[in-house]
Amino acid sequence: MSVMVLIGAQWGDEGKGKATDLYGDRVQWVVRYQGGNNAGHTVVLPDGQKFAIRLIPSGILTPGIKNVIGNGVVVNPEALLEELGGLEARGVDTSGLYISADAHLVMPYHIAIDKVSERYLGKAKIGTTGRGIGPAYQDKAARLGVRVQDLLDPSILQQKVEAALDFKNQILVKVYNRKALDAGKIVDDALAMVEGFKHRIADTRLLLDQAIRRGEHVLMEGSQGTLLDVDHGTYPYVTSSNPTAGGAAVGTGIGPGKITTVMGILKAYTTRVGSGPFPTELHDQWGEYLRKTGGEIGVNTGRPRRCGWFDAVIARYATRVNGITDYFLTKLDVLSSLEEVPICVAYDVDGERHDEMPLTQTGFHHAKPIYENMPGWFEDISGCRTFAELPSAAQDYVRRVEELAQARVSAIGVGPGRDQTIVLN
Ligand code: 2SA
Ligand code: GDP
Ligand code: MG
Repeated sequence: MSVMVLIGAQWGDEGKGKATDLYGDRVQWVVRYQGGNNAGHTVVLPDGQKFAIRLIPSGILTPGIKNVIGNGVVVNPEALLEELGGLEARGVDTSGLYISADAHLVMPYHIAIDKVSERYLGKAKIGTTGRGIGPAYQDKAARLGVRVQDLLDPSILQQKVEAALDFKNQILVKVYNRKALDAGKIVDDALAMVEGFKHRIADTRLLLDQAIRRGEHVLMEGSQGTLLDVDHGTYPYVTSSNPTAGGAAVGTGIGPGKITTVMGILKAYTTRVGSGPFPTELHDQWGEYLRKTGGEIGVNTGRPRRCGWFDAVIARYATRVNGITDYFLTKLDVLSSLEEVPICVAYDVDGERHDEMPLTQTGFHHAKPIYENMPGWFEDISGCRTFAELPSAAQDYVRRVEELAQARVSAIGVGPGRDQTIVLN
């Protein structure tokens, strides 16, 4: 039995979808534990077919695997049905997907509030995906949430939607000058939609526990990343859930003691989408170079991602707060053809050197990267399949990342395809 948690070590989009897909043939279960359809995970199959997975675990693309949407996820029923329909239309077998009865729902009023509140914040906006994720988690914490199981009882659903909507309608009308939403229509639509996935609703904690007892292997797939975690990230410029490894136990009901491996997915450079501080961000031609060469565009929103050099302070932090045992270093191929590759090894915060994350948010806003320049390489490495085949400068870059991040690199991505991976022994 093994339980691997796979998490993003930066601000998301590190290549978690590809990594989950790669480990897919070693596990029987893939589980999502937080976030919702704000996530966008790209998987490129060996035959070149490209999939953008949002709410459903990336394991759905490996035949025979069982997939779970855990209790920590927020589920938009419309997005769920659309994604299922899209996968089925492309011949994907979705029969092995289970949804926790305790997962919370993203309702139309969450999406409306996400959008208007971002507009209201103006320059101070978070830069959310507009998928209603924050307001859904807000209702969960306020004990006004509607859960998947409520879809099985129309009168409970009606009561809960009315309770949740009452105050929101006042805000929508009085503060944001919008139309009030109709509880009756929201309930009717939700009841019609659940017919399409009722059979998937399950006690997923029990299913997973039984599977682990049978000796089966489980992969818990994080979305977003460590620096977007509501507790450990660059608050308030974060998502409203816990993508870090601890969130995996809470968001699935699998006890933390059962976790055997924490695999961090780490991009060979850094990206971020949305607002918030980003010390190594590049505003020059090199930022544009990384964006173009790395294809750094948001999977859901199509927003260009902000790009910068590798930040070892963040990586070290991610190692620590997640208890990372191994790293999968992705997109090393994107760094080919550079004379030198800078690595941020520490920050200068108002004239003082910081080797670890500054104590305060203001400190992080003031952080200026202290770089070390690594020699670059010009060879195309996308065909390399062993570490020894990499040019020595690329090998040195990986070894330096490993040293600074304080965890072993056990896999390297050299292209988007499932097979474009170097596995280290
Ligand atoms: P939200 O919508 O409330 O979760 O937004 C809060 C912040 O979290 C960021 N966030 C993300 N960052 C990177 N990738 C994400 N998924 C998509 C992708 C993003 C897209 O894979 O490309 O399509 O734009 C993701 N989801 C949330 C978000 O940018 C805010 O900074
Ligand atoms: P996720 O949210 O962490 O799953 O990542 P995304 O799918 O949002 O973004 C990662 C992008 O990088 C996708 O377009 C992947 O196909 C691509 N990708 C993943 N690994 C590699 C790699 O090693 N090299 C290259 N060039 N692209 C990669
Ligand atoms: Mg993504």
